[in-house]
Amino acid sequence: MNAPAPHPDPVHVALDNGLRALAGLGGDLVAHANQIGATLWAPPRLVVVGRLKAGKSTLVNALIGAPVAETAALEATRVVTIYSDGAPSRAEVVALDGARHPVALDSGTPTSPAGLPLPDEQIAYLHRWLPSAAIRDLTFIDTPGLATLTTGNETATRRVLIDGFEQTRTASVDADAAVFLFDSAPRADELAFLRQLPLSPLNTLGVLSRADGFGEGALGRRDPLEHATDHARTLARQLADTVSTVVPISGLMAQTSHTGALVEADARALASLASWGPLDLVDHLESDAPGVIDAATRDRLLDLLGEYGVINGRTVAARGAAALNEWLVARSGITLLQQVLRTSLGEFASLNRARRVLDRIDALAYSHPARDHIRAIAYGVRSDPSMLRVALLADLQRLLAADPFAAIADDLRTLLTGRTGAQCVGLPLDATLDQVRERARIRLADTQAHALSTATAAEDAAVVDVVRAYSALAATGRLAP
Ligand SMILES: Nc1nc2c(ncn2[C@@H]2O[C@H](COP(=O)(O)OP(=O)(O)O)[C@@H](O)[C@H]2O)c(=O)[nH]1
Ligand SMILES: [Mg+2]
Repeated sequence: MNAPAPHPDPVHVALDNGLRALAGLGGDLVAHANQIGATLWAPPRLVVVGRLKAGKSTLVNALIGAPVAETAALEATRVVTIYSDGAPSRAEVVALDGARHPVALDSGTPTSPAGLPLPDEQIAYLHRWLPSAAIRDLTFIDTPGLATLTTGNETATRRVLIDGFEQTRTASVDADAAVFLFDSAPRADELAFLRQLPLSPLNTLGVLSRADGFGEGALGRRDPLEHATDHARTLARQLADTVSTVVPISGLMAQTSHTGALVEADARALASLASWGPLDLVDHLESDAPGVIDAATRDRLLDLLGEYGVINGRTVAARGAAALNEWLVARSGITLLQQVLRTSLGEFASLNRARRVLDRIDALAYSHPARDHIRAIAYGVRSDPSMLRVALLADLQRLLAADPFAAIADDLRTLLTGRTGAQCVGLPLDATLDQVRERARIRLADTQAHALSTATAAEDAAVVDVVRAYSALAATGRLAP
């Protein structure tokens, strides 16, 4: 492995310093510090969940920029699969007991596993490495999904994501964020599953998938992508307790445009259909009579573009494959999704990863003879101002599990999502420094008064960190220096 580049992120710096201090204690703590360091330096993990055929594997391909995740009309993704950046392309199966088994890769298609060395029900997950800049900062995890044809697949998904499920902690994939796909309104069992994940709503993004077929579809009165965009806004409000926001996506259009699947001949064939009216065109595409394009070309276009893409991409296709590709990118919604992954969701995933590192230092303090020294190190790391957001996110997660209606959950959300001091105390961006500090003082007093009547340990812990946060804001107008 290459030495990690210097990281400007103050959270990383604080944790890295803590781990150096840990290694400085010598003995077996050097190895422990290195092991925990591997968790710190590995990119956060984002798991893609949702029911069968929601479009999970298609979206994973689009995000990776290569057709690596199996997609098909049949139940294609059999086991949970982690995609990490790395060379050479290779794969390992991780068994339920944590043992790793190398997987022979098919020579014809070097990135697809030829056959797995264990029966599916003994596999926790498949770990695949491929060289791809798209997964350098974020690792993607594809899942077989929920409520699938066989209960085995649902079990496989739950086992690696939910703490304590089947007591298989060794098999956990340690997800730091989740992308939840649904193509209409999510069902109650799917929402219940999401609430069981050890992730806050800030770490969970909703994706309204298959947006190109939304509502009445490609031939309906409304453009399905625009209809999906409106509906995503409504869903985001309805699901605010579960997801940070809802983004509409056509995974198919994103996959085609991001994996280099489109060639000039496709654009020419599509452009040749330009003179048909939409209804006649669909009749024409569905009939087996010989037409302007042959059946194989027709199937290929439908596979690549879907009905919506075929009907609406014809004009732009006349300008060539590059123009058509650009149109697909723009219409697919992938740009907005990538932006969310890079900013808010990615950031909360990093904070969650930082919490995992701290948890591991705590666990070590619990079991190791040098516990007092380790505890002092953990305390030092926690006291770093940059670690306050890590603590606030952990507080929110615990609180939502213990007491989702506690008033302090609103404080936690506002503090965590605020980009400026003003936003952290619920004021508009143009509030003055004095106004921010005044508001922080009021909130500090309210929180301290409330500290006398907390109901749960989770709330107690949250109060301590929220007091810290408002104290910093009252003093400097900012959450961290
Ligand atoms: N029209 C359309 N089809 C899609 C889209 N996403 C996936 N599909 C198709 O739906 C089927 C199932 O997709 P897949 O990604 O394997 O779903 P998974 O079971 O959730 O992994 C495949 O045939 C895909 O081509 C989409 O955005 N639009
Ligand atoms: Mg799949």
